[in-house]
Amino acid sequence: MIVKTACPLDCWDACSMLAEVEDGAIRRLSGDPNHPVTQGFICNKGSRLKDRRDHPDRIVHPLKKVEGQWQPVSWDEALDEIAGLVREVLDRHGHHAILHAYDWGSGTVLKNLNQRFFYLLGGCSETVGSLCWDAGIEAQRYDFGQARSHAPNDLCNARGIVVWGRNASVTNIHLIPFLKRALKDGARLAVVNPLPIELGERAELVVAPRPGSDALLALGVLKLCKAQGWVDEAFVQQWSIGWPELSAYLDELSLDDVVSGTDVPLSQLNALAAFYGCQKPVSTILGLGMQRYPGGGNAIRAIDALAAATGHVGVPGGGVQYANRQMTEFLNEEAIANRSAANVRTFSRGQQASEIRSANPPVELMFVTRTNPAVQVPDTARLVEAYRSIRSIVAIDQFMTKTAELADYFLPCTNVLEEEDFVFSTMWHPYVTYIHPVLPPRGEAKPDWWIFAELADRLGFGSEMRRPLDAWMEAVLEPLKPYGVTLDTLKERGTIRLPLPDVPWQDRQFATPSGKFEFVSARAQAEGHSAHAVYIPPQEIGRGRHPYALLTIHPRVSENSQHRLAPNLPHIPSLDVPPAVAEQTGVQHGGLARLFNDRAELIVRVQIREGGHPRAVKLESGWWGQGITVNHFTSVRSADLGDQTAQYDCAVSLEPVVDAEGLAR
Ligand SMILES: Nc1nc2c(c(=O)[nH]1)N[C@H]1C(S)=C(S)[C@@H](COP(=O)(O)OP(=O)(O)OC[C@H]3O[C@@H](n4cnc5c(=O)[nH]c(N)nc54)[C@H](O)[C@@H]3O)O[C@H]1N2
Ligand SMILES: Nc1nc2c(c(=O)[nH]1)N[C@H]1C(S)=C(S)[C@@H](COP(=O)(O)OP(=O)(O)OC[C@H]3O[C@@H](n4cnc5c(=O)[nH]c(N)nc54)[C@H](O)[C@@H]3O)O[C@H]1N2
Ligand code: SF4
Ligand SMILES: [Mo]
Repeated sequence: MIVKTACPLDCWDACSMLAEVEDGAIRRLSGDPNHPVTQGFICNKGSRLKDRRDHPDRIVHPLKKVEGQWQPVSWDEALDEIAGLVREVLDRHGHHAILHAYDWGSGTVLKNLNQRFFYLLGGCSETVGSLCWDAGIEAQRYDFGQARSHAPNDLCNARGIVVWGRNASVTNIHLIPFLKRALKDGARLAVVNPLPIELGERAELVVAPRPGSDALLALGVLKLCKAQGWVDEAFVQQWSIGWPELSAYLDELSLDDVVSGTDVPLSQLNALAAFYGCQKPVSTILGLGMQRYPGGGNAIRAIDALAAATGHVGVPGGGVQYANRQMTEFLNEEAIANRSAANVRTFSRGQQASEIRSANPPVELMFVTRTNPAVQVPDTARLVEAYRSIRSIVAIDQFMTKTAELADYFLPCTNVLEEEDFVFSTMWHPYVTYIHPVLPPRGEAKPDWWIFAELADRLGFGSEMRRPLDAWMEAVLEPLKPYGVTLDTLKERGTIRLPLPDVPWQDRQFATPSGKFEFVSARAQAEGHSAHAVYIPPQEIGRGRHPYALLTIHPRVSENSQHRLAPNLPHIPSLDVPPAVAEQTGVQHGGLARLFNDRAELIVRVQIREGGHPRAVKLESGWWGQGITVNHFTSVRSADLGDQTAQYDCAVSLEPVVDAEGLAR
């Protein structure tokens, strides 16, 4: 039997998957050949959802910590006790003393019922802001009015493609077939990234700027375009505001400063300017890494300005693809989350450690769902300290994560292969896929919605949490009714396309206050930012006594920390270093080295790579071992726009580990 399901991981691709079931077990999990983006293949994180379901370390019975030790407990006992705790905290300290810490570890629609539970308490404290993408989302809100992406197949209309800070062969593998097709049809490729990426091999131009300097790079390139007369005057005159102000700012910018501040030679700046200025259309494909810096939002604004001024916005084959927020017009998640009615106190996901420590009323009870902050949040040591100050913690997860280890109750939730739901991507393409349950839950694992409905029963509002799953899903799909799409259509077809245009802004009706593309944004200014894109340098990289930039980028074989099952973690992780760093420090390929800064130290295995920026070293995130996580190195620092962490602004030192004879090992 073949059952159609979908991948719930926080990823650009939102794949449709087929599960082959035989004798009550999944024989194979594969990509759906009929899905326009999945096209018959999935990545190893997707196929390993099956391993995660069946893994012997998965916890499938509720647990309670008694005198520091986990003990089995029945669902009834655990839920009665937790409901009792909720009632007691509500009575004594009010709803703000209950914190719901959540993120997008599973991005399916029914997970909104988790939030609904807390809002129905009258309110709660919850984590907001982003470890992920918020500075860029805000940047595009200022410039375009909303972050929108072109349909994947529109890439075939591009003459030039710039992959700017996206590690697509690792993080967004279904982009690659579209890209290859475009290149085969004659499109040219440029890559901008301080680390070498696979796509660099296909590119005719590879630029490796100093980490955190993209705003300066894009503004410098735009200055060169202007000097060459490559600005699209018709677009600028008719469809934008603020070009004269930005243009005057570019006049003041010194090219020497651009070269010395980005470490990109003038010849490459000119080549990138010609790439944007001498061909049309150019599609710019942005990643999220470059906005995890103090000037990250402005970096996205500067690239938006470069692409818009050179005439690549609102045209087939153009665009600045960062995310796709337009789908929220067609999928009403608020209909089931019901946040607006609730009195919510917010803690920033990045700043939560200090906010929890100084909260009034203090946090007495915390629920953790769909996140593993003790690995993924910057400055982990401080975060763990803050969590330890909370009286009771309830973790809902599938594995005993670093965060769950801090909890008092562990409630085991289902894996997607045991759930009914649907999923869509807010990052890229316009397809929605239905998730049919493939197998029954293992052991006593339960869906998140069941856990919260049971708690609500005990607290007297069960009827508000208990509706047929179809009713919840229909409520989310309601805005699609005028387009003839209902839950039945979705179930029947398996995958539907949202009615989004292939080419955003082709009608030139921007969603900004002026209705135009805004090189200068009064909204940005009113919200305390520069009206136009400016360069804000990193605060840690290039300053102080640690000479190298540590980029803790997303891991190849894991979704954040999710596939890092403890027994499979390498005790000694690999650190990627350029030859210049090896020369300066004496570390050797394959040898051990000590990586350190003022917050952490770690023994790493050195791998010398070719290419990239000469001071950028790479360690994959999602890792823990030797008593720490990658985020013990990073600091709590904010990006310029939105509520976004700047964890890539991280400076480190490196030295070889030597044996008794003083030889490098
Ligand atoms: N395999 C895998 N895929 C994933 C994930 C995963 O964990 N593993 N996670 C998913 C999630 S949650 C997300 S948010 C996305 C992220 O997807 P991406 O944005 O592609 O990945 P990141 O690892 O965040 O960083 C992207 C790239 O930014 C580059 N970079 C870092 N600093 C700079 C800079 O200053 N300038 C420029 N130009 N580039 C810079 C890095 O070298 C890296 O190649 O991937 C999703 N897909
Ligand atoms: N240094 C550094 N730090 C980073 C990043 C980086 O690049 N470098 N990237 C940042 C980014 S982009 C992101 S998105 C965040 C991700 O941060 P998190 O979302 O905290 O990361 P995950 O490791 O995906 O953790 C998700 C957890 O949810 C659990 N889970 C999965 N499905 C379900 C479910 O259905 N219900 C419940 N209750 N739990 C479930 C998983 O088992 C896992 O423990 O990390 C950020 N942190
Ligand atoms: S992680 Fe992304 S690419 Fe991999 S199967 Fe899931 S949606 Fe597809
Ligand atoms: Mo993310």
